[in-house]
Amino acid sequence: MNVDEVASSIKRMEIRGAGLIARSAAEALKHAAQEYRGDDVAALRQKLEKSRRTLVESRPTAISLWNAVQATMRGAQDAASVEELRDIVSSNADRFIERSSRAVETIGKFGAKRLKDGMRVMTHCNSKAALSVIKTAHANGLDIEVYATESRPWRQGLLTVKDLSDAGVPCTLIIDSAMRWAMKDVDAVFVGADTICSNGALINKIGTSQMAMAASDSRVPFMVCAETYKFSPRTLSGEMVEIEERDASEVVDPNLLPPGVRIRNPVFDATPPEYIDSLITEVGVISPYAAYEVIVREFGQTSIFEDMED
Ligand code: RUB
Repeated sequence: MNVDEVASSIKRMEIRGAGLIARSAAEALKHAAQEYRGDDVAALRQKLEKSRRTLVESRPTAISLWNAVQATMRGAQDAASVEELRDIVSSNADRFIERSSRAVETIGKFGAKRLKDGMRVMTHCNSKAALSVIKTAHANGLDIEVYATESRPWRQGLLTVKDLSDAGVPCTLIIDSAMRWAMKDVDAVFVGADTICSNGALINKIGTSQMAMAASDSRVPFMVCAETYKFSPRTLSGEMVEIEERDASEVVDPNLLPPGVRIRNPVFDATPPEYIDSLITEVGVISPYAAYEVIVREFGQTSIFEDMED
């Protein structure tokens, strides 16, 4: 798929989930570099810069998308020829995709150690990283079952129960507003992340913060599965994360409502760090309060502020 196709698939949520969005964006930039047939390095650089912006603008909330395009374009400004630029972008994209896929596997292995035989887990939306934990625990022979929320309005919970059932994990679908009712029967919560802020707050699918509060109320550990490219260097320089609001028609057909009634459709929310027991990353299981160290370690203090021109 070319850049415009990937960007519109991301907008339409045919490509969704922060990890997959990031990998698809890296792949799209590689495609843009490889399809260029001219011999003008400045023209290719310009084309890639335009592609980078198109991709970044396709969905606003997941920092994984921005981190993926930054990683793919790293060093591009130093290339002296079209071949060199193409090689830099292609090998950066391959490295990002490989690293990102391996991170999901590692998170699965680390997170599975937090589960024991007979446990019941709750999850929200559809996170590859959170499902990696559950499926790894199941593959290790643990007898676990899952409560998955429907996740209105897009109902990503249906994808979750399909994926888990295919893997042989027993699961139960509940509506979002049953999450507190069900929490009394749950031993641990595992969710994914779109963005981890420098103060340790989690940005994830709308309803995640309610689940965290319900878990805290019932003394159920609330675990967040987040690859390091979900951590936001932009928040370290003071930026707030933009919470995407999607079209009202995703919630209900507006024609069914009395005139004048408005609909709002925010699709992510923020969970404060005090509700999070652990962040499960590919570099270890850490406290949300260690987010600052992860950001500096992964992105470097200098590059954080150099990359801020967008
Ligand atoms: C998906 C969502 C997921 C995170 C993490 O929202 O909130 O929990 O993106 O997913 P949407 P993953 O469906 O609106 O993209 O672990 O797969 O990266």
